[in-house]
Amino acid sequence: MATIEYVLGDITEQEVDVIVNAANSSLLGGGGVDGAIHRKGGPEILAECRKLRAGHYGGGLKTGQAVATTAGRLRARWVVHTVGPVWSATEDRSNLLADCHRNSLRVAADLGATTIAFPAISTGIYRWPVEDAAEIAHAAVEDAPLDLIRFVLFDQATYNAFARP
Ligand code: AR6
Repeated sequence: MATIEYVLGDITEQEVDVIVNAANSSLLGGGGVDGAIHRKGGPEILAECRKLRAGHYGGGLKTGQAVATTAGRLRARWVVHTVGPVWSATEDRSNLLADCHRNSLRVAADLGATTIAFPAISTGIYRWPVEDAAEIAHAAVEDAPLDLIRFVLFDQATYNAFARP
């Protein structure tokens, strides 16, 4: 079973095999953690994303799916991009948020990764309530076939929600 860790910090600094990016379906960058990963990882990541868009992902990456690229200049070996659902008060999209975690883990395991870092997917620009997102994330990473799963939380409130016993 994987060890689960919580860190208050910046995911772009993590030395793990895979860093998960809370991307959007265009795969061409954005704000939040996506912007930080592309800025720090350099243009190689975007170049691979453009290739994905020119090939199998011509229509973009669907919500809940995950795909890998190089991590460029980051310490990680790969970035796994996934698209979280936008929060909805009227529609239950929890399964899609769980899919982001499960599919990212599957892509990571297929690459041969044993360590992975997740941000709090969908809890920023996509407005998912953080306590609920933390519960969904935890349930989805249980029984993952990796050695280490690290949640990297960018602010104290998000850290508290994820690290709560
Ligand atoms: N390290 C760790 N966590 C971070 C970092 C960082 N460097 N920067 C921000 N966060 P968000 P979303 C936290 O908005 O809600 C982008 O434009 C942030 O505080 O990055 O899934 C994409 O292109 C929050 O807790 O992702 C999409 O269009 C968490 O990461 C859209 O935003 C997620 O916030 C995706 O929105």
